[in-house]
Amino acid sequence: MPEMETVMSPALFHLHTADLHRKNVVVIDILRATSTICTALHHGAVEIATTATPAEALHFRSQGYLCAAERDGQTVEGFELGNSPQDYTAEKVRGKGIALTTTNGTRCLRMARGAAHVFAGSFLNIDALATFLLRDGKDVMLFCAGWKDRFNLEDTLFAGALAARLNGFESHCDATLAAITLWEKAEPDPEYFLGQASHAKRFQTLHRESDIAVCMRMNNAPVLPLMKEGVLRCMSAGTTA
Ligand code: 3SL
Repeated sequence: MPEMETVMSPALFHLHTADLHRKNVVVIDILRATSTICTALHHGAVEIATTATPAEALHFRSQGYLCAAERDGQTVEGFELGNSPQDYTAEKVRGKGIALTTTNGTRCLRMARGAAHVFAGSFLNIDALATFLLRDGKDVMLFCAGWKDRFNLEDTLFAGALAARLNGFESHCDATLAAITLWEKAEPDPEYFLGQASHAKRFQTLHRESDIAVCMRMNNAPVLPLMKEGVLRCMSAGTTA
């Protein structure tokens, strides 16, 4: 029977790397990197190249990419895009390549290199992901990006929501049990629940509160963003790769 495990923070990732090549890893940064990635690909972006730094992202400009960079919740000066899913409209991104770097999310996507598959997960594509993971049947790691190596509520909540959908997967991991329990508590009104999160408070200061509701729209961008060699592209729903 396949197993699932939850990594609550990138600081714990090194404890979970045994047999990484046999695992499907779902990287989770609900507010907002993985929600933004799903939105951009759903709206027709061709690919999203992740970079470690804003300076690296800028190198892609000469190849016609849109350049996107976020640090501490804010768009980095000199970039046409930051990390709000609301900015990634079809008008802006259809047919384009995007180079993206964010504080936590893109870092974790790059850390998971070497896994069987690395996906960006969000509420926007939760059922598409669950369908693939159930059908593929490999062990699953739910990798929460957190905030600067700290635990956060929104990524854990999503890990619980996805784990609850993975019927038949075994878990010997207290983190998964805790995430599912959290999701069961929050499920009647997840948006209200997330209003208490530290990142939601950060958004109030940055006047980005409206992003929370956008990132909570279940199955609004039902794509499978698959990372290969640092670049995310849509995997078609029928592929087993
Ligand atoms: O840390 C990240 O990768 C971002 O998602 C953070 S923010 O939502 O843009 O503030």
